[in-house]
Amino acid sequence: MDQLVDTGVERKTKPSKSYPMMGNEAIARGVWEAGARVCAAYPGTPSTEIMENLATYPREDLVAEWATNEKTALDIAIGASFSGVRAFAAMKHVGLNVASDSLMSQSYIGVNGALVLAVCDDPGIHSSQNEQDTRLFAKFAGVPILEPSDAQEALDFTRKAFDISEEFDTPVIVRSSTRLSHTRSVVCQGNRTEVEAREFNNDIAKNVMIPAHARSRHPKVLQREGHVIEYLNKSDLNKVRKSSKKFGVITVGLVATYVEEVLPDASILKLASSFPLATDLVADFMKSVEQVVVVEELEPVIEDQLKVLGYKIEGKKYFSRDGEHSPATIRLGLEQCGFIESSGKSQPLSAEAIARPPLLCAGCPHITSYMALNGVNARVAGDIGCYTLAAIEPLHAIHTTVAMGCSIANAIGMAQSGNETRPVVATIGDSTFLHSGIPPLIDAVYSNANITVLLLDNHITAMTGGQDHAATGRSLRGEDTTRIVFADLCRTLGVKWVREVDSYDVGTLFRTVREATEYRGVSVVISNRPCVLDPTKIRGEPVEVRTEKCTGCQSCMNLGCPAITWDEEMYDGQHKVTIDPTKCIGCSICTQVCPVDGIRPVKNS
Ligand SMILES: Cc1ncc(C[n+]2csc(CCOP(=O)(O)OP(=O)(O)O)c2C)c(N)n1
Repeated sequence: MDQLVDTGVERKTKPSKSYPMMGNEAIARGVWEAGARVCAAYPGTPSTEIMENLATYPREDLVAEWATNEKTALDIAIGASFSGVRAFAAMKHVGLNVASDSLMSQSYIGVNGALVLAVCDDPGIHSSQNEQDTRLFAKFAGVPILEPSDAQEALDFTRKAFDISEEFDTPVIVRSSTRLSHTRSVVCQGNRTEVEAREFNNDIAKNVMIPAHARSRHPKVLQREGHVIEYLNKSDLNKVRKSSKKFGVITVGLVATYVEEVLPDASILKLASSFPLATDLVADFMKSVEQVVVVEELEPVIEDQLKVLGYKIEGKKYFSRDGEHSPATIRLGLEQCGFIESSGKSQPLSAEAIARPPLLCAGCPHITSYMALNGVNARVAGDIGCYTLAAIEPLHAIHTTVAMGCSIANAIGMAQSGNETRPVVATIGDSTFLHSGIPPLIDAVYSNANITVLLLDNHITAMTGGQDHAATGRSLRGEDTTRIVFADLCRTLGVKWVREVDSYDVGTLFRTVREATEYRGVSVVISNRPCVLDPTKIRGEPVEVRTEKCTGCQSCMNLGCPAITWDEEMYDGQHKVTIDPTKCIGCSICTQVCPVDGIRPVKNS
């Protein structure tokens, strides 16, 4: 098989050692090798490990920190770039929505020290609220986007992104996706290049985006696009193989590896970037084959640009616009467009995994909060975090969830609609509250909205794997730092009714939630109980069912605790409950909700 070959003449970084690395580790390595000095991120699957890996590099080399949200992370990186050092921010695709306001204007400003963003998409929506394609954002903002296809390219492209940023005075996005971020492959590593900091560039017309300045910067953004295209036309980040003159594939990023797997000898142009396009390379490739199909994941970004340029190509007619691709979907598409004959291999695997609906953990401190809300028949605006699982069986206690930080403002709108007869409650996790819950709480106070905010403080960002934040008192590098105290913060923002309660104390929690929802105005209940998994796995004395007392009423099963199930055995013709002692963490919630005292610690039996 002929290898895909570089299209350019650039000299490669001399590799030193090779290791198997996850895509996210390789991106972090690329950032470190490029000599970046300031790096910030807000966690979000599948991007989280980038910053976690950056924090393993020496602090003398770089600052690596969690920011309160993605816009703050990007703004920190932008500040460092203004001050002349190489800077980096990482986020998941929806994080770029939050950071986009800064990106759109920073595109006009450009950079002093290099400014690189890694943005990780989630085709297939494994762990996100939507499936948006970051490449459209790059085009919208007019910034180049590089798309590695494996871990080696993740390192090389990231490293190169810093050079491109400085050479063309532009922020650069490196796009990854779940499969690339979380897949390991062998990577040749290089060494760190120490890059001398540049002087602050005191050019007001460039740095301060008032209308008069922005007007003169916009044409520069458009000119820059042409310069980057010239660069990409010569860059060895692209790969090409010309074999068959009949059919050819233009592809990009991770899906290129699927195309290679299905069509190991085909004519392929693997672009390094969907925006801007290496137009000369495309023209040359188009001349060399009769029929071309574009294979890209999610939106027809390359396809649409090529159609505007007048090329007769197809793409999304054969390859779905939604969901994740795989070698099987690529094969099917290539069969449908007549590039290969049907082999039957494109049939999906018949062995379907058994559906296992997601569950809150045994002992999750969020469970009782939602039971209490059901107890007052609340209209609940939810938010994004582990607790979103309370929307489904058996808790069924959240009625809306849009995007991070929406719950409080959604609740304000619900209350203001005049159309709600139930008490209106917003539920929001600690990390999400810091991310984007504070401004809407100010709004609630300002408009004296009649809502309750249930702040679910489990002392960690649990959903994304347990990252610290400003209210945990620990930094990403594990150092002690100033801790935000939620009750103080809420009072300072003007909330007059604030209570803190341990969510394992079921009676007090229920009473407090009832009182809060009866209060006229803004009330805040802080449910204060650490996550059972983070920072250390909590394990207390397990509990068991006293079969002789259990009536099978299922009050405990309504918790949705994975340790509690129906007993297979029948007792006097009746099913009873059983508790798996290996899953039980001894939180004691079920002992409190059992109406017949039918559950007790194992040690008491
Ligand atoms: C804009 C955006 N950024 C990041 C994420 C990833 N994410 C999902 S939930 C979450 C935070 C969850 O932490 P918290 O609010 O404390 O709730 P917990 O999971 O601990 O219950 C994050 C960072 C996202 N979905 N959207």
